[in-house]
Amino acid sequence: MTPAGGSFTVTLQPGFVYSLTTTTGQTNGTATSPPPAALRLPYRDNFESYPNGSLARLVSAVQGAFETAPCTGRRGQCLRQVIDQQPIAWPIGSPTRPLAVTGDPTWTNYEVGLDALLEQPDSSVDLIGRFQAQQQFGGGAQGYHLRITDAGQWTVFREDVAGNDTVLATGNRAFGVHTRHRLTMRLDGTSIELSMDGRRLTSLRDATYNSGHVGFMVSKWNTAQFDNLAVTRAGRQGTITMLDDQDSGAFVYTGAGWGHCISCGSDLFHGGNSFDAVAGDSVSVTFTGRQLTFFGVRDPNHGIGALSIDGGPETLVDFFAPYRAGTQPLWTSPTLRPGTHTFRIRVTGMMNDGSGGAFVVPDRVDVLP
Ligand SMILES: [Ca+2]
Ligand SMILES: [Ca+2]
Repeated sequence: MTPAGGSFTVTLQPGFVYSLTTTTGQTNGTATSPPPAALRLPYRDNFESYPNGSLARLVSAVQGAFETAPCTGRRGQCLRQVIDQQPIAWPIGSPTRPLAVTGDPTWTNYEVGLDALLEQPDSSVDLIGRFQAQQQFGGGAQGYHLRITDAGQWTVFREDVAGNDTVLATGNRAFGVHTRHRLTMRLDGTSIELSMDGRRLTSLRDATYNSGHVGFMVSKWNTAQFDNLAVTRAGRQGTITMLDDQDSGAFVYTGAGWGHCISCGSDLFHGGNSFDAVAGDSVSVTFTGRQLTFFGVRDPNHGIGALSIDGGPETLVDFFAPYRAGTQPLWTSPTLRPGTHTFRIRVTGMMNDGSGGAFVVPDRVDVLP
């Protein structure tokens, strides 16, 4: 524009931000991001490199607030959950306990160790392995939990994103308050070993979750201290490839009955899912790897799908549940010969007697190397 008589006029539209400048040559930046890569193991943080009252690099609070603070009873800094009262809910609140997560969603076999100290009676702390998803309003933190109370009652359970817990082991080991204990979870394939202060609590097997972040959690609304986080390799290494149902290069949908939703809930992988109730429609995923885990959505209106590999025998999988939950591992293939394979889901139109619909609803698949 050219000023006339020392002034100019410009019409501004609502809903936009304008910059007026006397310079020229402005353009968008040309920076390119590096390709995504998994966070390397080992990963350690002793929280000594931050000023007091800081956030820890790569540790994200999902609920509560985790800040560096002087450790009680020892030198140095700890990471402390500091919120000691129920926050004001916005917009409708979340039932989630104070929770922090770190690591990489593609981590598979690892051992995580963490010093934990409870500051109040009637409190508890969780160490979480293969953390996969958090339902903001449902409260579930999907993964394997070791929970121990100050009274010394420990429980190992797996939790789904809807907050359903399956107890895998329980026991008692003195814990107390203002006493530091080292909690360790070793995940290697289907093997899960839990230890406290270097002594084994239990070993068990579970094949539900193959990969995920590390997390730690505190009962509401208690303060607690953490230190010397260490995640090291355990067992076979390899990177899981996660494919989303919206990835049109991976998921090939056949039939007119398919619908897709791209922003349908925080419990869904990448926020969306696909759905179909028309018998005979199908979706296939061609992949290179030795095993595949299929994740679907459970719901009161979901039906039965027929899953197969390379045109082999079908396995019927029921997507029904009396609750709704995304990112649910519903089926894992047998171990396959190395090479390229095709996974297929056929919509059967069938449902169990308690279901209100026949929808088959894919969310994601994981390809194991
Ligand atoms: Ca420290
Ligand atoms: Ca999805």
